[in-house]
Amino acid sequence: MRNFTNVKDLGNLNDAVQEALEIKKNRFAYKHLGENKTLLMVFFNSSLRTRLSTQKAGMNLGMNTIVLDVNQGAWKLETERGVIMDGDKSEHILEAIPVMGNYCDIIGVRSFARFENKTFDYEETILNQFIKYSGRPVFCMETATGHPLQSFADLITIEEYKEKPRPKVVMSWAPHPNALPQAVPNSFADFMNEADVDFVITHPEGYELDPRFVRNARVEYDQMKAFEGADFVYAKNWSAYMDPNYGKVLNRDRTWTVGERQMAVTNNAHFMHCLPVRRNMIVTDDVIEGPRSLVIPEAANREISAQTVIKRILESL
Ligand code: AN0
Ligand code: CP
Repeated sequence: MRNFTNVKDLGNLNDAVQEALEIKKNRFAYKHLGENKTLLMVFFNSSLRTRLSTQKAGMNLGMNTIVLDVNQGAWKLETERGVIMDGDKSEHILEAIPVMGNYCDIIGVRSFARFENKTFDYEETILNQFIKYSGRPVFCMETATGHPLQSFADLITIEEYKEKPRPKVVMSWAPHPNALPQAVPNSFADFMNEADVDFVITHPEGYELDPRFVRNARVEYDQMKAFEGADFVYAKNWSAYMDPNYGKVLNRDRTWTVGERQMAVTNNAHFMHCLPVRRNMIVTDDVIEGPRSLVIPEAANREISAQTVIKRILESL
C-alpha cells in the first residue's frame, strides 16, 4: 500500500481485519520493519487519540516518530496557489510539504474541513497536496472528508464484539453545540457499506450526507424506528452537508441525545463513539458508562488500525 486515504486502499476488508487481529496478538512482531525509518505526523487540528495511538503504532514497528503541530510553533501556511502573500501567512504549503518530505519516510496528515468552500474540502485539497508534493507515502489521520483509521478501528471493534454473523449497525446523528465535519460519518458509512452488516443511518431532515458515502445504506428519519433491534449503535454529530447549508448547525435537538429510552428498543446494543464526546449532548452518562459501552476498547483499537496501515506502507517502501 502506498497511500491510505479510504477503505478501498485496504483491498479485501476481511483480510485487513484478520491481519489487524493478528497484529493485536503480538504487536512487536514487526519491529524490524521500521528500523531507521521516520514517521512524521502533521497536525493542523487538535487530537488526543490519533496523536498517541499513531505514534505508539510507529514505535511498535520500530520507527522514529516526529510530530509537527502546524499551528503551534511552525510558520502560518498559505494553502491557495496564486495568492499575493502580503497577509499573516509566512510560508506556502507548496514549499513546506516537500521540505517536510525530506525529513521522513512516511507522513500522516490531520486537516479538518474548513467549511469555507465545499469544493476545496470535498476535493481533499490539502491531503492531495501532501500526496503530490511530499514524495512520500501519505496516510489520512482525519482530513476534510474522511477518517478511515477511525472507521477501521471501529470495524475491528465490531468484529471483536459481534454476537451474530451479520449484526445490525445503526449510525445516529446526535446534537453538538459546534459545527463538526462529516469526515467520521462519511468514513464509517464507507466501511459499513463494505462490511457484512445490516447498516442503517438515522438523522433529522437536512443532515443528509454525501450520496457517494451513503450509497445503498438505509436512511431512516425516525430515530426510534431505526434503533429497533440494533446490535450496535454508533453515535456521532455532523454539520449539514447539503447546499445551501454546508457546514451549518441546523438544530441542537436533545431528543436525539442517545439515552436509555432509545437503547431500550435495541437488541441490547453496544454503544460506540469515536471520542471526544460531549456527555448529555451526544450520549447520556448512563449509556456511555454502561456495560454495553465500547468507547474505550474502540479507542484502544486505534493503535491497531494505525499499525496495520503503517506496516503495509512500510512493506511497500
Ligand atoms: C472531530 C470531528 O467531529 O470530526 C474529531 C473526531 C475524531 N470532533 C471534534 O472536533 C469535537
Ligand atoms: N477519535 C479521534 O480521532 O480522536 P482525536 O481527535 O483525539 O485524535
